[in-house]
Amino acid sequence: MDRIKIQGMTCQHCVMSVTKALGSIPGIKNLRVDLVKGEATFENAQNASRQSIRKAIEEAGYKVIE
Ligand SMILES: [Cu+2]
Repeated sequence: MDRIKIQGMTCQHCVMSVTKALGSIPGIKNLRVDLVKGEATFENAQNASRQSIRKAIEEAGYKVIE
């Protein structure tokens, strides 16, 4: 499982936005976005680059901090 820390999520709508953004990346499976912890965990089955993951999050309006 990969784990990233995301800054800026404040409600379930944000969770949905991040879920959709990450879900659009090929190979991302078993995605779980946690509002309270401010993080997402997932399997990266096609080894999507950290850069593409970061870009998807930023385009959705949030920030990857770790
Ligand atoms: Cu929100």
